Amino acid sequence: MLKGALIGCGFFAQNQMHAWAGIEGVEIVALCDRDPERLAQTARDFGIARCYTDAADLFEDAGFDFVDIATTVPTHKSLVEMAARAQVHVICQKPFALTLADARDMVSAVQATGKTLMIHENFRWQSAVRRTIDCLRAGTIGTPFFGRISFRSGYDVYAGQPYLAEGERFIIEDLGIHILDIARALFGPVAQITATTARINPAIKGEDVATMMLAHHNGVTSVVDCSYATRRTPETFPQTLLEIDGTAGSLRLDAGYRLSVHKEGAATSYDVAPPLLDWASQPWHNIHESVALIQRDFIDCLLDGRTPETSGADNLETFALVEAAYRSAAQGRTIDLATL
Ligand code: NAD
Ligand code: 89V
Repeated sequence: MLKGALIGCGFFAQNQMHAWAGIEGVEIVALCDRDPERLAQTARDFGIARCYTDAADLFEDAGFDFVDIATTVPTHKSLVEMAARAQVHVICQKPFALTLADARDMVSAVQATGKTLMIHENFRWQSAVRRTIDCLRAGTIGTPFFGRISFRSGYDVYAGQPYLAEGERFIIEDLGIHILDIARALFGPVAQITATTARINPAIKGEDVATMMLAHHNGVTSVVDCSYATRRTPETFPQTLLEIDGTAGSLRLDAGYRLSVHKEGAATSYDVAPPLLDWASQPWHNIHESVALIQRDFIDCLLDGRTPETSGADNLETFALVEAAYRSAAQGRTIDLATL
């Protein structure tokens, strides 16, 4: 039995707790949150006896193999460093760090212990997105030359996550990071990025629209476009829509979880809707399922001694894209990723 501790019992951690409860061979043995009420509520809901309001005390008492860091980004660095000192495996929520320099230091700190570090970058694990990735990697449409990875919504994300309205940075850092990661999963490493941003909603501090063009090393051009200011009916939150053109056909992941493969003069359509897990709720069920899938993969990686697909080292490349997109938008020019 692998034993874990979870730090941060907030909005999204509840999903992570449900997902851990559904994975055989894992037990969450301790919880930590500096807010005693959230801590007590989560402990009651999931029947966890060991509770801490200070992460230092949690690590001091030890007794677990991995830590799940589910706090918001400002605390990730100190918690990852504590985990490294305690020599435990780590799964940590995105965005991993506040700066690329911090992210590099955090990856090095865990690498020095020989333990596993996975970033909870779950969007590429959504089953509809994964089906599309698998189709592309199987060569179904030949060699890709164009991709569009699109997330456009008017859903009120600020109600559940008020901090999203408060930061100087918003959509690229919070949501674009997932969508850029899907672009990497589909088309590999990126040489250059060009981005524009806009703030449409006057009630928030950061940008809620971003349009990014990526030149991948393999010659693919992809467009990653994100918006939380798009009024559409039906609302598609939280679906990522995909368009991929290849030398032998094209793939479309359309609203309503319809995947179509266009080749040889015909289109074949598949229903790739995610299952509604017993603890999940719509419209988030797509994300909820991906949480269960990524956490299962984390455990499989520990048991098999495999490096996770979204390891800390891998995630540095997604993180660099976020930094480069902000730099491009601020400076009005294309950014070469090699300069970061
Ligand atoms: P939240 O503010 O609701 O919860 C964070 C919790 O962490 C709070 O209860 C807070 O008291 C606690 N906390 C903060 N610092 C702490 C510390 N040093 N020690 C102990 N507890 C501490 O935030 P949230 O909305 O649950 O988001 C958490 C993370 O999850 C963010 O990084 C966010 O980007 C990410 N997130 C990911 C997804 C996804 O699909 N991957 C979706 C939503 C949120
Ligand atoms: O997945 C996330 O990171 C969330 C949301 C879907 C609202 O952007 O913060």
